[in-house]
Amino acid sequence: RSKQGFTVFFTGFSGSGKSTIANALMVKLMEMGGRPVTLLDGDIVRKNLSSELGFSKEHRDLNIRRIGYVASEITKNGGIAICAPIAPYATTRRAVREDVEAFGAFIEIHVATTIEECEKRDRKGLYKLAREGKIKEFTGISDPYDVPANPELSVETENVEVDNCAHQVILKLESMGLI
Ligand code: GGZ
Repeated sequence: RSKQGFTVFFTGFSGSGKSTIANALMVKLMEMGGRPVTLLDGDIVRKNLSSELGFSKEHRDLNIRRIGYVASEITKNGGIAICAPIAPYATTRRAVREDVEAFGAFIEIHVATTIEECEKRDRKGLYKLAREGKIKEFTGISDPYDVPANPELSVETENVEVDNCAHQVILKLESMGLI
């Protein structure tokens, strides 16, 4: 019997390392072969599925529910979905979990790199713009982020290499009997 599908759902601040870890994880899972792997990265989804949306609570929720719907379809068909949006609202993450768990496992991973570290890095210069008020409703600066209370795993990229973080996810998936 082939194994069930599942969704790995990363959540964390802009610049926390979600995309980088998600990409490293995708490579590792693809190398293992077997099930198809689909990456639903924050900016790719925003470009292709949610281009009309902004960053109000309503729009963020709609964005996350769309990601959850696609992930649940992939999971239903026995694939692996990797999602990497900020997903700041706990209730919305919970709703996506329920959508996915109707068909397979949902693994929530908090990329817990601190806001101080993300702002210090400021790789895209967005935190500076947020501080200047040029970007409104910026998560962690002028918009909320609900810290996950019970994620399957928490990782951070301040003291730990990306590849190590991706490896921790692999170990978690193995311990859950998913790979
Ligand atoms: C947060 C914003 C904002 C605001 C633009 N708040 O580093 P990035 O650039 O690539 O990641 C951020 C991305 C967040 O989109 P998500 O779809 O992941 O957000 S959510 O899950 O809340 O729907 C950042 C950029 O978009 N960005 N404005 N105001 N991030």
